[in-house]
Amino acid sequence: MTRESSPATRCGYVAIVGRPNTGKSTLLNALVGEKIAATARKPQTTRHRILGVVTQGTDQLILVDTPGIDTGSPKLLGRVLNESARAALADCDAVMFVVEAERWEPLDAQILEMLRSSGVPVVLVINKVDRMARKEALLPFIARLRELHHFSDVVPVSGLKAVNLDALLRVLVGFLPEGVHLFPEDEFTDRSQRFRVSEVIREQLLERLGQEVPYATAVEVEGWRDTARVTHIDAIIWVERDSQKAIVVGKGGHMIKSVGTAARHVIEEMLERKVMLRLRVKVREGWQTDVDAIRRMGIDG
Ligand SMILES: Nc1nc2c(ncn2[C@@H]2O[C@H](COP(=O)(O)OP(=O)(O)OP(=O)(O)O)[C@@H](O)[C@H]2O)c(=O)[nH]1
Ligand SMILES: [Mg+2]
Repeated sequence: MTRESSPATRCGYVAIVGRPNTGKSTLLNALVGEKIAATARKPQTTRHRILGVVTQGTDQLILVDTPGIDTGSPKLLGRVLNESARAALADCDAVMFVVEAERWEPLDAQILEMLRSSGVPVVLVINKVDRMARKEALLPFIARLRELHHFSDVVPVSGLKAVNLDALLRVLVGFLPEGVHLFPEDEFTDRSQRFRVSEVIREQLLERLGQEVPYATAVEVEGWRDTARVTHIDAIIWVERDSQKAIVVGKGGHMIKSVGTAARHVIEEMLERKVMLRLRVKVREGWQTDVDAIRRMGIDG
């Protein structure tokens, strides 16, 4: 005897956690299939808890990208970022613990301890398998890590080259509890277009600047005007010191022009329309140690 009923929907949260630079935001963007979060070669790129939504039929998976955890980070900004990552663990159904292929560092071990004590099921995601010189080293690496913890699953992937992401999605969907969808089917993030635009600009800055300046920058979109054919966007790049402003502007405005041109191309693709982007650089001393300033720039904490 069977009873006809509409299939139950499922919906849940999976946090993406790991040390800085392991490729968490790249994975978020790849799994969702849209550019949501900034990614860069430099650690501590992500400064916000960012949601990415994958809806497939009756299943809705809400991914929570978090700032890389670095327990040794002395500055207030670093501490706020760590807190933000911890908070994401509090109410998720599972966590993706992202590590790099063939690299296991003391910081990874510390994060694993934190995850263990949270009691949340942990899926170990071994990222960047594309850059392994010897693929046969993967199995021993997995075996070694499996001895450290009873992971719910272990999935090797490449976020950058989109390797094995379907398998990862299948594993993650298995953790979703029954429930109504929290996002409409066509929505893929909780973040505004303004936020995504500011992330694109920051990403271009991070790609071009040396070690010192990036941490001192924040981007704020202050103006947005849509006309029939063009979207006009005004953004401010905040730095901490005049000397940093000089670097961001560059000789003859060369640096800021190059950031602006590259960012505009990405934003035009994202918005699917023509964009006029105006960037200005302003100095705001000590914003990284100023709680109010950190909040105003939209950084969680
Ligand atoms: N070769 C390779 N590089 C990758 C892969 N995934 C990410 N990367 C690179 O690793 C760097 C860091 O990537 P992000 O996605 O910004 O890393 P993250 O973990 O979000 O970093 P934080 O936000 O600073 O914690 C970037 O240069 C990425 O292009 C991958 O699968 N393979
Ligand atoms: Mg990130």
